[in-house]
Amino acid sequence: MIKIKDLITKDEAKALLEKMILCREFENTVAKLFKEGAIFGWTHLGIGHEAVAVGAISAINQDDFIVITYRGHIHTLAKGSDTKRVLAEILCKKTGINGGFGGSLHLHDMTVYNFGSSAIVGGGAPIAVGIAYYLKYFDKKKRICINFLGDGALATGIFHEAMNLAALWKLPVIFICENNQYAEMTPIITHHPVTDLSLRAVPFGIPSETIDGMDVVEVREVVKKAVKHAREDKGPYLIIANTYRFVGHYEGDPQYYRSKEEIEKWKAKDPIDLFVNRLIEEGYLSIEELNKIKKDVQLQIDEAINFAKQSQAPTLEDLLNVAKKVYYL
Ligand SMILES: Cc1ncc(C[n+]2csc(CCOP(=O)(O)OP(=O)(O)O)c2C)c(N)n1
Ligand SMILES: [Mg+2]
Repeated sequence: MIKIKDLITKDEAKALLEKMILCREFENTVAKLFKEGAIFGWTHLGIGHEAVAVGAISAINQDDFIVITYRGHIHTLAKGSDTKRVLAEILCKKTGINGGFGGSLHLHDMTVYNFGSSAIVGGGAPIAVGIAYYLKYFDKKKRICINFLGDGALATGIFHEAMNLAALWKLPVIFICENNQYAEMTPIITHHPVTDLSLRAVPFGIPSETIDGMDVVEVREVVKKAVKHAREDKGPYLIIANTYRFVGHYEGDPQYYRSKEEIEKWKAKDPIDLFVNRLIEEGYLSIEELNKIKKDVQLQIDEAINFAKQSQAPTLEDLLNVAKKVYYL
């Protein structure tokens, strides 16, 4: 196995670890708040997916774009949105990144070039292609767009249409499939006739790779390669990151469709534990440094909880103001 030390600096490694721990603790907090009844509607957590979101986003620039899914809290944090305001949005508060009108499933933040999420499976792919078209033909600053999507989304027609145009016009878009082995309650073998999802790229002449989505450094390295390809005007890339969600499809999911043994088997590959162990083994992280990171994250989370809970809900007048802006009233 390649040493982490040979690929990234100690500071970079610590920053990746801190982001992953922040994502995990943030999602644990959302789960707790959901149980307390503080969250309206559905919420889908990314616990287990941290290495994909954090590793991939660490490989792009601040002004590159991302298009995410309803399981997008952790991508939103990884791209640099303010933790307090993301939590406030999930609680539908006026101080949230979208004024409290989006909630958990609809996070976007143009200040960090996060074009956002929706509940439509595969719906992000054509949006990402549209952004990439703009970046290639109008923006011309060699920026790129990443579209995160699930294994279920790879079976949709819209994804194939998006890949077709992206390949035809050689657009700077990278599709990163978080293959968590399930689409809602349906295991991959019952929704894909061919489970090697990287083959989906072949008819379009798009390069593709399957990677260990539990290894943050591997994700970062492969995404860097895809980014270079896209910036050099060579067109799109498909990355299949094998991962697993340790929690239900949505909070409250009774999870009748999978065994405890299966979950335990994947937990042995927990992306944060694996990264911590490797960093300690390589002498890149001490227990004191780990504890300091955990303490700093906890402070951030406590601050976010207080901020979100104390914030007000938007009013009807706020809603009318948004409508006026959107519909030019
Ligand atoms: C177009 C569309 N079809 C069906 C659904 C219902 N649905 C919601 S989540 C989901 C599963 C998607 O699975 P995947 O793409 O693997 O993402 P994951 O939830 O595993 O991250 C489905 C089918 C939907 N929201 N949109
Ligand atoms: Mg899935």
